[in-house]
Amino acid sequence: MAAGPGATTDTGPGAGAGEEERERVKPFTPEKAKEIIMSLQQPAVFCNMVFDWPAQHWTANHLSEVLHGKQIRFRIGLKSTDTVPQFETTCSYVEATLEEFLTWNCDQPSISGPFRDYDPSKFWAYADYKYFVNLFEDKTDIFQDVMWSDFGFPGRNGRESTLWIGSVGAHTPCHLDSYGCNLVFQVQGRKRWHLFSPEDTPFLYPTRIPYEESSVFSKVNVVNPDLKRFPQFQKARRHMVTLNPGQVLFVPRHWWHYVESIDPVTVSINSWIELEEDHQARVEEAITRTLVCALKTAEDPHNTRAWLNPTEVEETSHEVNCRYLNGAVSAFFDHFRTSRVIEMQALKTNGEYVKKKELNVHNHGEVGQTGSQNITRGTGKQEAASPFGPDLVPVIPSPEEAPSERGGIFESDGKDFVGKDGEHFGKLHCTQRQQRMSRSEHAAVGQIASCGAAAPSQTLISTDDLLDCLVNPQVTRIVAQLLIQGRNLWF
Ligand SMILES: O=C(O)CCC(=O)C(=O)O
Repeated sequence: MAAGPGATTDTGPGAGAGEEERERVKPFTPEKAKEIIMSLQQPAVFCNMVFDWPAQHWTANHLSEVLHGKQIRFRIGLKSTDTVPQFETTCSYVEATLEEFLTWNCDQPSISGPFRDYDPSKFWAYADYKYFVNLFEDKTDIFQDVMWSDFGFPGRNGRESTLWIGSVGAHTPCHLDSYGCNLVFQVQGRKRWHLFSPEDTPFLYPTRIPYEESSVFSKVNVVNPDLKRFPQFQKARRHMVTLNPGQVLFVPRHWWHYVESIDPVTVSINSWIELEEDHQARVEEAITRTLVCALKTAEDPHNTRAWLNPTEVEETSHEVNCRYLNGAVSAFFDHFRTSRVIEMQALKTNGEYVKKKELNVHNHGEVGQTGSQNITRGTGKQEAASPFGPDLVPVIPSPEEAPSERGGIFESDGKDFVGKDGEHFGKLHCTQRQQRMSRSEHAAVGQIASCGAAAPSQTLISTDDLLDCLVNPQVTRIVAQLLIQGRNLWF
């Protein structure tokens, strides 16, 4: 076999691949792919990296055989497009098998079965965000069909992955993930991704209602925006890419995304990769949970469903939330005490952030790109520089977007947002969804949290400590400005 970068020396599940596939060479070694993932700060599409993954054969038809008779929850939404995002709280839900989904989704749908109330010409269905571990339970061998080790993450497979199966029009409203970065393998059909940089956060009108751990939603329906209500959205720069089967999209940390299925059946698999920054994000998430639950249950103790995303089982008590917060803070200190990456300290100065970005920009300027024939970007003909050759295609801003003045909601002088140590408080409302806390992480934090509860003297953060920070004059000033800014929209 021709040895070269990333040559596949298959001994694992890919060993069943044909002669031709065994001869094919991957464009990046796992080490190189990981290096790219850990340094790249813009979305990009990896090509020719998964041709030997058994999971490339996971069509919805194939999966319906594997998951024979398994009841799966489908989210149902309307195909018509309103200016209001279709949040999960406003969708309907149906329990059905994949077989029933495929029968409903075919050319001559039956009028019986669990989908009978939903005309497929008007509605879409989405088995979204399904953890393999829940879906395949006793069929754990299947985890090996997904081989994130090719991207430099040894041992990572289906166990750390989620599956998404949808009909045309199925979509996920625009949000950012608080944790990690994301690798998304498109298996069947095509999905169109609308991406926005973290810098555009103020233009996306972030909201934590509906509340879900690790997701910050945008109030804007980015495919049909209400510009009267959300005028700043015009300043956001859309990066659009159509992901084809066999490609893997890299979504960097905190990039906003709206994702829509544009083929009759789509299947994709993703894995959120943990990052150093998640330690602080976990503390931020715990603060958010405490605040949202406290205020929403005070407002109306009986009306949880309206504000709580269906992915959250129930609202958590103040006691539990404080335990989460203490668990996250302890884990943060434990990690940074024991790790050597002290320079990754949580409260990075804005200066450091800019430096990292500049470095990245220089990288991109170095080499011209040839692009991969199979990438369909939003509007066609743009070619951007990529240091990585034809098999890594950067997702660049869509040219139809008006050039934006780069200013935030508060464009005056920005002084109000700089804390005493040079921290940029403007980032306070900018830094939240991605990888939801994995089950094992939940367990770890929960464990630390429950230790704290057993020994109150070890509790790091009391309710008063939290309140002191939340009602710090610098914070309340920002809150006041945000509230006033929000009201202005209506005058
Ligand atoms: O594919 C989708 O609909 C959404 C995927 C997503 O939000 C993610 O992978 O973070």
